[in-house]
Amino acid sequence: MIRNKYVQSWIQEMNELLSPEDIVWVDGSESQMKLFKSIACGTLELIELNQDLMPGCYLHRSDESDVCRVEDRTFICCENKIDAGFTNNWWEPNEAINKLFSIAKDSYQGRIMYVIPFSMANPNSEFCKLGIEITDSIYVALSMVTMSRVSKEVSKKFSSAGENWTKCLHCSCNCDKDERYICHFPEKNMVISVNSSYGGNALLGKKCLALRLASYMGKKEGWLAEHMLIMGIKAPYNDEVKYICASFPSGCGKTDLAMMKISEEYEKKGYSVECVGDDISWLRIGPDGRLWAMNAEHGVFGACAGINRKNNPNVLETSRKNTIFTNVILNNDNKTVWWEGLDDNPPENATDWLGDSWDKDCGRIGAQKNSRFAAPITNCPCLSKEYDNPNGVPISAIILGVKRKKMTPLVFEAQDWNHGVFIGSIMSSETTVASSGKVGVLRHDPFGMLPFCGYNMSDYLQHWIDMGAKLGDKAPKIFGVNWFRTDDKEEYIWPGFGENIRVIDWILRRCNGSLDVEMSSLGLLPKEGDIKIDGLVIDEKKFKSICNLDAKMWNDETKKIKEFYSKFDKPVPRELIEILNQS
Ligand code: SAT
Ligand code: MN
Repeated sequence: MIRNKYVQSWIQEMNELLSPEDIVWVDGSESQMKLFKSIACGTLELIELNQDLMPGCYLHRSDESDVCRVEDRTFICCENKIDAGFTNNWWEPNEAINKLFSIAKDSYQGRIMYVIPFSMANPNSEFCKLGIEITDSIYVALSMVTMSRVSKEVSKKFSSAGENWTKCLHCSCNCDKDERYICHFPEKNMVISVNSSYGGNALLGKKCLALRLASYMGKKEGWLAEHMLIMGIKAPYNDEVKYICASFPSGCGKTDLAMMKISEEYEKKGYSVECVGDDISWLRIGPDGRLWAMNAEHGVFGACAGINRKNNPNVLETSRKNTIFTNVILNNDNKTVWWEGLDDNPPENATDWLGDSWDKDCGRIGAQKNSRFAAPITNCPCLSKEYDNPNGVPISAIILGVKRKKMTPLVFEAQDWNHGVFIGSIMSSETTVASSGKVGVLRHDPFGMLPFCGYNMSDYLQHWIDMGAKLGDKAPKIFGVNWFRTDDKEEYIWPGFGENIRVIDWILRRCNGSLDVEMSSLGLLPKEGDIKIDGLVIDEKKFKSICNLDAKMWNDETKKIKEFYSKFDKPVPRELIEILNQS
């Protein structure tokens, strides 16, 4: 129970609307979580995995229709349509609430209403934003405890919070995809999500609060909420760990990069990598005038597909205890989990994500393509000791990454902050399984925030420019990367994963001002030989091609950028138009 009259009155209002059988306040304590897990196993919402091999691990299977984010059913419900902007679906707030309440009405009948007071970011920091999620899904309640900060200490924070917290209502309903809505009310500091229990649609602290609403708050309060990982890198030529943020659209390997395992050779040379966050960064200008970042979350909601011991052992290790897997294959013999690409030993006696019996020759894939795991970030073997520092970590460089077969070079550097904002604004990346719709389609996705910016995209780009003006010469350098260029056989040219340290090494050296560059229309490119490829099996000619910008492709690209800019419903900041005209 929380001593806050605004909390009490909202809970009462929701109690009347939803008609639950009972109300349970969630404090995230070990005993409560143990009880929830045993209840969830009783109702088959969770399947207990092998507790010797994978202690505290469980499997969940979702509704067949409910496996990813649904951008076409996600709305920004602000008073004026223009404030949502052309990149968002807009819904008039009162109309939306009427519809959503009619769906939610009495939908908790015979069910428990879980009330989860949570904090995004360290509750004892300036970054902290409080929220309360109400849900009727025990799976969502358990996942929220993993992904955000839920504790008795956090609950206590509400007594002095007044109305300064986000209302988050989640209703499982009957998972009807035609009545599925994920709605954000920036002016009311509220989220309502109905008919989906998938991560990004239902763990409302994550994309809904920490990105869509927080981006709006950040614009008003002078900070940034970004779809970015945070990592620290120790290099032999730097005395201290340097921290960088990197944005990529969903499903492009942020978790892999944040936790990358570098080769022994690089370890011996004196490099090491540590993870601060893998998905959402909140960035503020610190008292020293530099940009400081904090991970808004406290868990990892990672994609399972493609994780294995060779490419991303730290990610795999993160999922070996106290983890809830969703939509992977169950090995019935030893009660462990499996997915395509994990290893060469698919289980013989297995059940697929839909609950049907499965074997490797049955002609179907067994793990849903966007199967996920939710694990405490404290599981990460390379977790930075600064991960929870209330000040955040100081950022030396910002990386803007895309997934593109052609055009975008492996790495390039912005000429200055505004040019970096330009590079962010023109990011164009192939769609992935993280959201519904066709996969592999190139679309503009500024700063990897297309589905997550909770306000007008022109205002967002202007806010980035304004932040740069405030940072002045303390602004971090901005870089672009693309690990995903392919050759004629559609095979990736760059090995990626742990070898990305070679590119980050170049970035850090550039931050130290120690290397020269080549000019190009898109930005500053590495000089030949400055990205080390010794010891890699890579065709030198192909490598050269991914390090360069093809003039004709860039020319075609500028036409697409102009077309994209012309779709903006408020003027694109003039600084960016000027850069485009010079490109
Ligand atoms: O939105 S999720 O958190 O489910 C994952 C993603 O799409 O980034
Ligand atoms: Mn994400």
